[in-house]
Amino acid sequence: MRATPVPPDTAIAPELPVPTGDRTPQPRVALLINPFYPKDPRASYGKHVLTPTLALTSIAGATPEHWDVRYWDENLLQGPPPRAPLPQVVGITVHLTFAKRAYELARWYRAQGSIVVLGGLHVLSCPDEAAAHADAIAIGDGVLLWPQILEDIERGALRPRYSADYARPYRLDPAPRRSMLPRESFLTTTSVIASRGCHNRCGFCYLATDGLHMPYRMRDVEQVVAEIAADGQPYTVFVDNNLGSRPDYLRKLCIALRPLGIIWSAAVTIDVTDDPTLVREMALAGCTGVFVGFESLNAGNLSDARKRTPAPEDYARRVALLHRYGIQVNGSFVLGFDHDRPDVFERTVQWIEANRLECATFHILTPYPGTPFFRQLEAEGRIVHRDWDKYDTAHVVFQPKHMSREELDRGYAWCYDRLFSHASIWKRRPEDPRAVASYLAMSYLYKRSNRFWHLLIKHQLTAAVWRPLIEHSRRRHLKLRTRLERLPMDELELAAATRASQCISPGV
Ligand code: B12
Ligand code: SF4
Repeated sequence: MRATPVPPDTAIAPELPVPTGDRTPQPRVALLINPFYPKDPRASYGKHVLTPTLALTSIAGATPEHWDVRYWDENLLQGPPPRAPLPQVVGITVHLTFAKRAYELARWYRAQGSIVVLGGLHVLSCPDEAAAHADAIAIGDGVLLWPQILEDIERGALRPRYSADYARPYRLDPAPRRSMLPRESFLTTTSVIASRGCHNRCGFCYLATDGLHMPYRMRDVEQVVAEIAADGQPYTVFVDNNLGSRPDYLRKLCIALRPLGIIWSAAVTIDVTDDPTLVREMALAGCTGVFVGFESLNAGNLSDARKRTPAPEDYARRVALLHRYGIQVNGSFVLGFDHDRPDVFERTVQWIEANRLECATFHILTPYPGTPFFRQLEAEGRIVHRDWDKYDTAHVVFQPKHMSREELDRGYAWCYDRLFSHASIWKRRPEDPRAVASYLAMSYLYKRSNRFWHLLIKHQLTAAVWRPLIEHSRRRHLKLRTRLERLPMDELELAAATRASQCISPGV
């Protein structure tokens, strides 16, 4: 079941040459690295180049002018990170799934004389573990800490540990520095964040990590819009945890986005559909797709996780509302909760097909270290190992309650195999026959073309091939908006008008 063949460079990190010790670190050159992680052969490779991580561009934006700051993303498959010039400082972002690789890179650069600074989510969850691999660690908001760290390096007074909270008004952050990105390597370089935190605090989410206090903060909508306009791309991806946490803010943002004429997608919780006028506002502002964390169709699982959400019985109606406004839905589902039994896989996929979700993302329930859920499973003796590489939501790392680990593993694989099968793609096609061709084209290109994606990524052709399609989607969406604007909020009329020209989101 697990034997899907993959190109080796998507599964194994590039080999690091033996350090020769013949180079001298270049003063005031800083290199920021996003380390390699193996790709799940069953999910789309396209999502990894949908948009760059904002962590490194944000830190780069806070770098003092007299520093030369560079960027390297190992997931762009261009080999190991550079050492000519050998940077004085290497900043690496660390998530638990690629912590091991981050530590390997840290060792390699330190052996050559560079100073290594580690930051990111995993450093916050496991600071002592990370500190053993770095000259300094940054716990919390890197935008505050990075300039301070560089200043201390210049003064020869680097400390081993720096901490900052997330209490400062978000609007004070400098704009991320996107100019350093290899623009040809991403579907869009406009990954943007408008808000931080979330109104929920689900027990399994990284936001529930001990020591992480991330009060809900929003940036000024004018600031967000200016940033998007400055990057000049047709498609924006909001990487907020939940852009819908504050409906009044989202509405303001939509009104400000409308004149830009771009299309965009974002993660929201399904309660964004509480108010149909807000959904309409999103469509008018260019929203073509939402990523919705449904997590589970079982209310018991949701209440165990302390997720405040509408009842699962009402999800279908809410999905239909988004569809009615031409907004595609990528549903995110977590498998292996305590109320899940071996029938969860088939029931979940059937629901997805019955409600014609354009895409879905499956995750094996994963206890992130430092969260209440991790502590609960640890107390119950259900954590199987602490090999963080496998904490990528594609591997079973705990003992499920009502099925074996193998059943969960097989069920997860089955869900993806079924979702990307010809039969399922066909079943989930839009109701309006006129929208079917573009839906099929996008589904096959985005979800069933990992070999093709590999070529695009390797040869840096992602933007060249994808942007004309994005531009086509954007133009279709502008026409939809013109029709929508003229229509009153009459349900039937609206349904007819929007379904006829449903736009395909470049990458929900
Ligand atoms: C965009 C995104 C992706 C993109 C990545 C695109 C890319 N090219 O990198 C894609 C879609 C590919 C993706 C994939 C996955 N993702 Co993701 N993703 C995100 C998302 C939405 C935004 C990341 C971001 O840009 N954040 C904004 C930046 C500014 O925040 P930050 O990273 O915390 O950085 C700050 C600090 O941590 C610190 N910092 C960070 N790095 C450094 C480095 C230095 C040197 C310093 C000084 C400071 C510092 O400073 C920054 C500014 O304050 C986050 C959720 C979120 N909103 O953060 C999830 C998130 C990171 N993803 C998550 C997960 C689980 C995954 C997947 C495993 C899911 C899956 N199975 O598909 C995969 C990863 C695959 C793998 N094997 O690792 C989890 C991680 C949980 C955890 N504990 O690690 C998150 C938090 C979502 C969630 N709510 O659960 N993801
Ligand atoms: S709603 Fe999503 S982002 Fe918010 S706490 Fe729950 S899982 Fe995390």
